[in-house]
Amino acid sequence: MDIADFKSDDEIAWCPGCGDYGILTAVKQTLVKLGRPPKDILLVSGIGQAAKLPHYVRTNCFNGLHGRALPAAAGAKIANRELTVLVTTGDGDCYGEGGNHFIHNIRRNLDMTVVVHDNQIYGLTKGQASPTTDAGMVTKVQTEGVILEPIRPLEIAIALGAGFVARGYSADGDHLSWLILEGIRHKGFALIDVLQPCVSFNKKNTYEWYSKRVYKVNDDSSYNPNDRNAAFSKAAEWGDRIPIGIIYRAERESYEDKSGIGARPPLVGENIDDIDVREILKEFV
Ligand SMILES: Cc1ncc(C[n+]2csc(CCOP(=O)(O)OP(=O)(O)O)c2C)c(N)n1
Ligand code: SF4
Ligand SMILES: [Mg+2]
Repeated sequence: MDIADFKSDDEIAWCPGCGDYGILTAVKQTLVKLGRPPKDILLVSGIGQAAKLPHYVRTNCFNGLHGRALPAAAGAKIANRELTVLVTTGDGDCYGEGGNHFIHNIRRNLDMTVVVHDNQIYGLTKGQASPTTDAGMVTKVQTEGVILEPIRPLEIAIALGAGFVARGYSADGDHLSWLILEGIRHKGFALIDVLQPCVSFNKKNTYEWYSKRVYKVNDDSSYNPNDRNAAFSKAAEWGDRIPIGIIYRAERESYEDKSGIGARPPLVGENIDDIDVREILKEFV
């Protein structure tokens, strides 16, 4: 596989300098390393700037409703578990509107990888606070500054039993691509929250702001991502220093194994030659 195999003809509609470009390149590089043809990959998204990413990669794509990427991805994975399912979603899409699906799909633990473009803002709708916006930040809607504390997606994911919890940075493409590949190789729900500068609407969490703070947690050989308590502390770190890398990793029984569907042929493989739905449909006429 070559990066050209994943080139889409769609025109990219992101602002020049947006962190989403770095994520797009990292996703394509990961797919090249994975070595599976485009027909075996499904990119799923909801609505937002982040959710446009599947349009820019030549694979299967499902672009659903705001906040509803995860149930669509879950359905597709259950129907055809041979697919590599990658969800690209925003902080609003995944942790706000789709927060309920985030919680229950971590519990479900289907084998899928979720890449959250976390720009700490609603980008597409022009700059309202999202669930991860830092407290105090002034926006056109939160004119006195955000009064709520941000939610902590990595801590939530660890608490809910996710087996792969990571943070990347869109400006470090090689590192991000490594994280996405590790997430895909993990058997179960993998979360990769990506620090992604929005150059148009988030004037606080800029490239300069993130670059001064991020450090790679896995460079420190004394850090053990299998240690849940250590992972909680690491996930809570947010301030002058922000850890990126694999924060937590553990083996978990996947939904496919727990439910037994993994032992049966996938739904898409069922022989339907003898089924004529016309008789059934007559009931609804
Ligand atoms: C049900 C529903 N609620 C609200 C909206 C409006 N809406 C579209 S995108 C969006 C927020 C996008 O923010 P995020 O998910 O962080 O993505 P970004 O654009 O920042 O990448 C909102 C509120 C919608 N389309 N549908
Ligand atoms: S508004 Fe922000 S997130 Fe959206 S394309 Fe522009 S820079 Fe990127
Ligand atoms: Mg956002």
